[in-house]
Amino acid sequence: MRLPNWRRTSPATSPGEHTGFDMKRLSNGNLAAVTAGVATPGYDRNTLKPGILHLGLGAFHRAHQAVYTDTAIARSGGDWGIIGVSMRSDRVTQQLAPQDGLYSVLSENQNLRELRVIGCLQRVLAAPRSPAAVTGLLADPAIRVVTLTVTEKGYCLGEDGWTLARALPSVKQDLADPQLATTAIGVLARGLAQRYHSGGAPINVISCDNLGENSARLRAVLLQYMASAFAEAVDWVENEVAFPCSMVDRIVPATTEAGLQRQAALIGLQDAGAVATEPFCQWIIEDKLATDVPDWAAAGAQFVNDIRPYEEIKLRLLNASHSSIALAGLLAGKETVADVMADPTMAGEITELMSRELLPALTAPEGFDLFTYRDQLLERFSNPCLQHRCAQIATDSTEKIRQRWLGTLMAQAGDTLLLRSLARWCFWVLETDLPIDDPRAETLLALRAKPSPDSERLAAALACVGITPRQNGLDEHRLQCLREHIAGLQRAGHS
Ligand code: CS2
Repeated sequence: MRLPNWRRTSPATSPGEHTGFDMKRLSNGNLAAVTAGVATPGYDRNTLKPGILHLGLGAFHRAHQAVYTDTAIARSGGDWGIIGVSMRSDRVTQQLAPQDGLYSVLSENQNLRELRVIGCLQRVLAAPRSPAAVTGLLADPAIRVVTLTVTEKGYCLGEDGWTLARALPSVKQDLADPQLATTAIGVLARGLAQRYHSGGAPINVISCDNLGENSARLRAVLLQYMASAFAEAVDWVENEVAFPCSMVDRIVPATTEAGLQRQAALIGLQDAGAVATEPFCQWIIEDKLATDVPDWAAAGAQFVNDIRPYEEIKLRLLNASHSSIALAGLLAGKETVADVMADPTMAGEITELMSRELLPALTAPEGFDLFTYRDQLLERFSNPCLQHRCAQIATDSTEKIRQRWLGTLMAQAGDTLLLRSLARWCFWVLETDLPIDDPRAETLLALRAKPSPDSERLAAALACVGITPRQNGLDEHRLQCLREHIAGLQRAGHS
């Protein structure tokens, strides 16, 4: 099999692949026309009924939870249709509605290539356009599972990570008129309140975002929000709604135009909802469910009593090094994670960071080998088939650093490679003119422009990632090391 060349503008082809743009579009009617060898749903789509509502219908959900559900139905039966809700634009609706919810997933590395069409996404809605429909579905007893991928900032968490950020304009606005709420928290609260009023059928709410104790945090902020907006339903949510935490893992870069063209060539049909990912896939779910769920275990998901060690390993090893790679790459002008890993010096630093700092700070659950996991990660990061842009991972860094680095950073003393990563973040936001895509961008850009003394700017930037002298400040020696790293970057002429 030829390796893809992603820099082409026309689709890369290999023998048997289609080319050209006169191709039909993927849909129920055209499903039979997919290229031979592309797997199609192993069940009758017509028998599916809506059972899962997903909030945040991005590429990650399509390449992860939907794939597990699709496999579960094919292997164990069940009629679990997914209704996908995009929280902001209706771009995804435009991509998927004309395709009857069908889309293809390409999973690929140097040795493997698998293509399949996923069939369990039944319907797609855009929350801003169809608020009543979303509320109605959340209240519908047939919906027994709500999953969420709304990114870290979607949880509207305050500085302590467990309290509703009431000062956020979006939260203020939602609380002022909960019937018009648009945040994931507000939309979920409104739907659950209606469910309570319609008889309170049991339901599971499962966060699939990269946050430690993700669904427990969600439960905490949701209850605080509901105490202000729908107080009558608080007891019911507290006692009857299940919030199993979950650890999700699969690298799913944002789809590019070139990726879409290439995937169309591979499946023989245009597919505006196509996603490309890696073969690796993992889902660990806390075993505390309120209802039946798809047989995700048959698709490889694991149910455990204590999920915290798994979350911690994933966040503090995979995601922590991912953020370090992204920031180093961003400053070095590398486009993707694989580009960073192809640079021996940079890959060496990442390997050392993982081996000497991140890994020793973790406790593995029984039977889990951290060294094997590290080696797998190094291989996954080096996958040249994934166009995972450093800039994509660097997005929302102020939210990510809290989850990924702080635990390890605060357990360290003296100068470390993780401190050097932190210096790269500080340097990027304060000293360069590279764009910042972050919920705290306004504060950071103001700091960047401010002619205030360096130590004050640095302290204010550190506060944005949750490092404050009062809570968990760096001691004077470490601050000095941080400043020296930043000065080193300045001398090296990154800007
Ligand atoms: C990445 C994650 O974008 C990011 O911040 O670190 O999306 C990462 O690819 C996934 O968590 C892998 O499971």
